[in-house]
Amino acid sequence: MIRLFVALDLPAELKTHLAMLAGGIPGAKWVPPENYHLTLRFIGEVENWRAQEVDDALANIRARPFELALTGAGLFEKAGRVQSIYISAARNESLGFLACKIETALQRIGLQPERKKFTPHVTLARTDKAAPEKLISWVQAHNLFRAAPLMVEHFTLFSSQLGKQNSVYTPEVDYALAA
Ligand code: 2AM
Repeated sequence: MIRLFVALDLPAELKTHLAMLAGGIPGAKWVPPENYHLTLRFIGEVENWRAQEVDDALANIRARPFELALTGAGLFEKAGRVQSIYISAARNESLGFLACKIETALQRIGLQPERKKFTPHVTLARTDKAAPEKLISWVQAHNLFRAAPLMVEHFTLFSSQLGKQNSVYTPEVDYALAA
């Protein structure tokens, strides 16, 4: 079995920029900068033969490169607790189009549909043990954050090994976007 997800890896300079936003919230578990990514589709645990099908399906996707800007901050909550804080992606039709193509390709090979609405974001911390007031202040303080736009020229299939401290994400295959 292998645990997979599809994501945009981020350039090193952008990871460094985002890392400057981390810190200062007691109880928050900050994601190590090398793990920053923008998830396009979480897949989860699959058999190895299924991973091969996923790879084939992703390799057949055709989409054009596009520019993407990260801007603004947000939080996800569940049952009244803030689960994570993140930096969002600016509204972007090409990104939505790519995520949609990935979803369609994966459903075509028999994966269950993703029920959650696609909310493009880069998680900076898991926060269920942090004080909500601190998290809300963090979001307010970083709402005007804006990073230099990046050119998205490929997307990546990652494997993930869950760890006690942090997960280890390994880029397995890059899929080029071509004009
Ligand atoms: P995130 O994108 O909000 O950080 C790898 O586990 C990535 O897939 C994580 O970054 C995670 O969230 C995202 N993901 C989406 N749904 C998930 C789920 N049900 N379980 C674990 N990770 C999930």
